[in-house]
Amino acid sequence: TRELTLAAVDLGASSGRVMAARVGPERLDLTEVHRFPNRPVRTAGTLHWDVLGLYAGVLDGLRAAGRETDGVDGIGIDSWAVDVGLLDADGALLGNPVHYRDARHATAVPAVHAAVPPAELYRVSGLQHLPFNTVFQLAALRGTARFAAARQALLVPDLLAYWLTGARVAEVTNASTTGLLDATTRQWATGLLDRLDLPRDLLAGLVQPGEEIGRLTAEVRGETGLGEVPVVAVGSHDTASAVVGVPARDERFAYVSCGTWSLVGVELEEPVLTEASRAAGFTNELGVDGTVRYLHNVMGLWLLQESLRTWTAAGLPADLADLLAAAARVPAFTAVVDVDDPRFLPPGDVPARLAQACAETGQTPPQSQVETVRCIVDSLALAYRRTVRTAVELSGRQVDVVHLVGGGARNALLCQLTADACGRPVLAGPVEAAALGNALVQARALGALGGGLGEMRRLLRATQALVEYRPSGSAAAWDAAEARLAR
Ligand code: ADP
Ligand code: LRH
Repeated sequence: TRELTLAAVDLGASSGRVMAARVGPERLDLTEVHRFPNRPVRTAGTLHWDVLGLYAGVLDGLRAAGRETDGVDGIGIDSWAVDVGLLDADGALLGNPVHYRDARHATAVPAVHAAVPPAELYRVSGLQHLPFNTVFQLAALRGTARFAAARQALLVPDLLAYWLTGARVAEVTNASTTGLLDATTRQWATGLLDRLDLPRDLLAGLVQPGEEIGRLTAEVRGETGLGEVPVVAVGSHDTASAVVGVPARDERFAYVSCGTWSLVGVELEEPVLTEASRAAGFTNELGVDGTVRYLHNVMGLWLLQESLRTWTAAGLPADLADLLAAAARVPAFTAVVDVDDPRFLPPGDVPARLAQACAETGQTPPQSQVETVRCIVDSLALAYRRTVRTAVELSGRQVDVVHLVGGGARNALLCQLTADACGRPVLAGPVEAAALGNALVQARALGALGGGLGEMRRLLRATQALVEYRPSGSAAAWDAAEARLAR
């Protein structure tokens, strides 16, 4: 084994970054070489991703990685899930991928459920019902000129890998977020595709994390100054890479992958496809090395991001660090909301929606920006509490510690409240868990590491700074807060 330099491209809903990782059996250093904002764009009533802008950011990042290191040995890409780019018969992109927060996807839910009832969809795909799962997006596109011209649908990381290498694949962890992958056989659910009248060859052939997708094309070599570097499939779903990047000691852990979304759950060997699991909104996404990410999507830091955006647009001060510091000093539980309420999904005035939700549950709405921030953080911790408890109940997996990774690990108030709410220690960090998980899977594929997830996590514990938050306060206060939310 030898040390390698890997470029990890990690595209989150709020920003994209390219990190250069130096990895060997006893080494894991991560350097950010490029970061760029990810700003959705609305045109003619549809919310899109600016995918060419993101690709330009990836090329800039790869060029920077080449410049700032002694040479790049591999490239891996992960991004948010579910969204696809459609390619025509010539392989050209048919319009910008539609954003999962676009309202149109949900219009196809009744038609899909009429063709395949929700309970059956769950038994096959094991996926939490979210109105933007790819299956609904594709169904909503049926009948459009674009869909008629489409020959292939590539998930976002697969689309970027296609532009880098010319190879079209479907990496399996992200494929598991489409609603069209069979959670038991781990193959495309051709039966579902047939019944939903979706062409079987719309989806590309599956690859596993660790497989080489292809080498940089001459065009990309010219753009970036890199050589014939392999693009390696990683957990291309950002949450799959983030779970690899959880520095757990053994299997008795829960995780909160805490960015725009908070993905809260446990790691299992087999899916849980029961009706109780469906009713609780738990998903069985696939992880690296054949694991199952048994989790629930909690609305996440989106609530803070979108509140800040609303305040900025109104000319109000909106510095996150200042607001969080002030929120730590106001009383807890003045008002709490169910953050999973679908009203919070679309972009818009989140503070007004929070106030409305408080009023509907007989609580006095937050009276200031600081109280609004406190309401969000209390409510998130409350949701993590419920979700960890339900994950334990439904999976039977015991949990001694909650690992909180992603940008939220920088939010000390949220980390402490999560420890208090869950009645368990929280180990916060790494912030860049997804990029680390991405780099670790590449490193193993290219021979710099041996072993399984346990070995990767040992290396994470040995090299990454973590902060521990001990649980404090009483469970009764959290029980009382929870009781206020009629569910
Ligand atoms: P994504 O990958 O979904 O784009 P990230 O994991 O990058 O999200 O997390 C972004 C979030 O992290 C921000 O919305 C913010 O709430 C939080 N965050 C980032 N930096 C800080 C900070 N210094 N203090 C508190 N929270 C922070
Ligand atoms: C987080 C994430 C999450 C998905 C959502 C669409 O970035 O990938 O796991 O559910 O985006």
